Amino acid sequence: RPAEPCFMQKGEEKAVFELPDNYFPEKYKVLSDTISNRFGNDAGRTIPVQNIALPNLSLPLQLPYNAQFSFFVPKHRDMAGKLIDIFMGMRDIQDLMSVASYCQLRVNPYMFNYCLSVAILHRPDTRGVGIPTFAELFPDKFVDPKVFRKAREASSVAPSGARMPVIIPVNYTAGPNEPEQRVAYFREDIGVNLHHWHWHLVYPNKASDNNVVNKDRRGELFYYMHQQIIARYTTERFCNGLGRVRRYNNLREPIEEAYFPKLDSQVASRAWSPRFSGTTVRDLVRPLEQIRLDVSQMETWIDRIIQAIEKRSALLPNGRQVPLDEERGIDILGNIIESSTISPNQEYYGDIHNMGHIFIAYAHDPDNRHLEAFGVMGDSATAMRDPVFYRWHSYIDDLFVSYKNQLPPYGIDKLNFPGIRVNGIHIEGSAGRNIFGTRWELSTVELTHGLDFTPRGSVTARFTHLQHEPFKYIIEYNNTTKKTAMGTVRIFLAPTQDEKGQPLEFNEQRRFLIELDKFTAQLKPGNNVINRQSSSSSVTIPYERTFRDQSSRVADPTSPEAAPFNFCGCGWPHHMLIPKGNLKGFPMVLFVMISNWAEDRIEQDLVGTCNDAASYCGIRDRKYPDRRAMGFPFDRPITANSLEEFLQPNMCIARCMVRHNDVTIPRGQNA
Ligand code: CUO
Repeated sequence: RPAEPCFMQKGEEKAVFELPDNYFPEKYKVLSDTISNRFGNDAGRTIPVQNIALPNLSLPLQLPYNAQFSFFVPKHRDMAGKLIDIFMGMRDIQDLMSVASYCQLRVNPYMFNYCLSVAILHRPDTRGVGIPTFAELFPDKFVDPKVFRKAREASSVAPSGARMPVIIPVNYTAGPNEPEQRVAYFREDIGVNLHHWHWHLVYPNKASDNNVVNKDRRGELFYYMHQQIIARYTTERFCNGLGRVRRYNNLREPIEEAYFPKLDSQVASRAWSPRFSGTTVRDLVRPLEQIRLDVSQMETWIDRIIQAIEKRSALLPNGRQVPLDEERGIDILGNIIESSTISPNQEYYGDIHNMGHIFIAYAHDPDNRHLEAFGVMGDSATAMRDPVFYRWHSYIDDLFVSYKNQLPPYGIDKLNFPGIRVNGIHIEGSAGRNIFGTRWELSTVELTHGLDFTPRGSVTARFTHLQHEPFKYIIEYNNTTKKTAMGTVRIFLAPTQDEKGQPLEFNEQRRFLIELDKFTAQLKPGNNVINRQSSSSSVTIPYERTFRDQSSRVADPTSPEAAPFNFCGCGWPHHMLIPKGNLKGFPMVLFVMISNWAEDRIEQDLVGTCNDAASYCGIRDRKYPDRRAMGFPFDRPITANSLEEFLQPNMCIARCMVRHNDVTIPRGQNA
């Protein structure tokens, strides 16, 4: 009986699905015995799949099996939306397993993986089920294809267990003549790209089930998470002697930055297309993807959005207006700009952010005359590799900022916390007081799941990434109220100067404040100290979770303890918490504020949820756990001329620096 490897694992034991005969597509029938033998031998257990009446899959099946898939493409979004609906609509896990098994052999693998992962993340009955680690399943989206060739050699020559890891070289996409290469370690970081892919998985832009798309403050989080990426990237640029990100605000202008991805798609058997320097986007006529869109249409949408921002009010399809007020304005604008099915008027305001990705992704072949698929900007798993990603998102961020700049600055009543005084903040780590230490680290990932090697077994790849020394924050406060109070501690880090060493003006600097942590603290009366470890950050997830480290996998993935490892893949990778800095020490300023928890809190039960990376990802099935505007207190215009002048008694800063040590240390060995 034919069988198929499954998407769940019980510890290290492999399970195999036993499919009904009619689930096998015609072309596989002759191979079914071989498939059965091959995977069957490895299997620890078999799971029979029920033969159920299958739903209508005609729409998702319109995407060819070997094509690239992108939810930025409207047609693909429709197909994926339909498949998500099908997976969400299955009565129980048995039926889901049946339909997923049927689809796995027919539906485009990228779309299949995306839709099944979205369903697993959103169905109440799949809380204990793991989603496949994307980097393991599709390593071709993350690493140089040379690695696969070497991995295949390793897999066929050496027995499993005796295989040496394959090394992924550092800085392989361009040479030293390309200045942009200095920040390739950030753009091409596997963890950063996994975070971005995961974020868009948690926030899909199309599905009929309102709970999947219409999440609490989704539009605002789209703005904030991407704003933080720009803040982080700009800081990395300053550390490396590069200027600010130039916003891509004129679609008629050539894009100076080239990008040659050097990735191969295994599914599509093709290399990802490069973009040459000086390429200009052109009107799109792509019948295959059913895209026909002129650059001028984008400009019309952008003009209408700018108008809505200026009027602080957006047009609804029924002719009425919805105000973009202090309470909901940024969220509505986020939905309009992104855009998703909860955009209040997609007909009128269009699809600018997604289509910006698509215009750029097809810039090398806008009318399909060379039959080329999209470049890396077309896929959320690869988009952050390309320098133009940051240019496009800087422009998107500018639109949000132009809206925020119309709001009144926060008054002292919103900023201060009477009775609470912060007397000091500093950090301690192995690099010294108020010095963040960074270096390179050599780590290992599993490649086996996505690569069809015979004989099967573990093949690993080694890659180098940025890492910082662990540190802790020490915050001294005085609670003069004589009662225990509750506060929200908000910690940010910002550059103080640009790449030339020129001081940053406060109104610009506030756009580069990087959130490092946010947590609730009990404030005892009198003078006290808060100690907080860097590893507890509300922004990041640990390395093990980003990569689903095999060694840390819990024995039973359906147990409640397994939930964090399985679900909570969204979160900034912890190894990228602190910017690289430079050899002599890059000057930065650490900011802390303790705000009044009574005004911040959201009443909700967080038991059993993964809430440790909520700052950029929110919390599954819950509200965003902070009532203040995202980016508070720096999201509004500020009248103060400097950060010092901005400070209230409940805030404090410390001058610090980030010192980079240019050494590479294998993970697990102390510096
Ligand atoms: Cu995350 Cu443009 O939204 O990539």
